[in-house]
Amino acid sequence: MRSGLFMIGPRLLVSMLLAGVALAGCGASGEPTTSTKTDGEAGIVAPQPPERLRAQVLETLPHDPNAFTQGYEIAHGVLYESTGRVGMSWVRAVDTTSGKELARMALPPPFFGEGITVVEDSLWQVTWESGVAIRRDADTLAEQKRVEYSGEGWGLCYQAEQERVVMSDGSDTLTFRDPETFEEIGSVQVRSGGKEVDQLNELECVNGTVYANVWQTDTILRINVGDGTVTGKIDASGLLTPPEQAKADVLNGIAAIPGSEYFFLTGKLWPKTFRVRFVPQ
Ligand SMILES: [Ca+2]
Repeated sequence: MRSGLFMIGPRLLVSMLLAGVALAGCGASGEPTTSTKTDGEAGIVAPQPPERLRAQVLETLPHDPNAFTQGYEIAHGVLYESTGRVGMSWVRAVDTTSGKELARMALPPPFFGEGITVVEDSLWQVTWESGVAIRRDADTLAEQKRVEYSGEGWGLCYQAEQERVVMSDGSDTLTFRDPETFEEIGSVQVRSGGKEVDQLNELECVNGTVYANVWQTDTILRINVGDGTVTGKIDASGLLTPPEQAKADVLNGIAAIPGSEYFFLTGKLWPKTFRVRFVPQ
């Protein structure tokens, strides 16, 4: 899967994505499992440990090694990516059929770009410490409006059925936000085996499940956001070779490929994107 990597161009991205579409209907994995069990005698509900999974690599593709990736998502046949660092932040939209860059917008100082998510025909982008969320036109990425929020902004994803945006801020809490106004409408604390799990970063919403990578680790959590329970712990270590890892930063990009069980995984300054599925260890 890794041979000829640096010769792979947009065409392969396209063919790979088409393959993902062709395989639609394989059935999405990742539905939340029962998170608690009851001790028959005492009637005590004990937390159940999460299922152990790993990221199985199916295909390796190139990724911009200068992209300090903060948000990664596919919507309406477009791969959206956002990056961070002051003066180097941008948002980009690439057509998954043609591989062509459709739009790209810089996020000027003083902002440090963070997560993005598409809500119908617009896209929300948050900033790290500025407390400002920017709504953009999903086609042109042109700014439509700005709103303020309290605290830090890390990751974003959108639950269409629940009509809410999910946001991380580096803590153990995921905040739910109104997709139109971005106002907070709820939150949930994330727990794994009864213990809090913080440093939640880039997010991906897949139906009722939220995936979150844990900052500075190769771990991705599968979370039932109904009660905050971690139902799966995914080991995504070893994707980059040691020399590649030495030049790169941490894993930070999860994009579900719609209609399939596959995901793209990448990271900050990673030279590669991986098409994976999550399988039992
Ligand atoms: Ca994502």
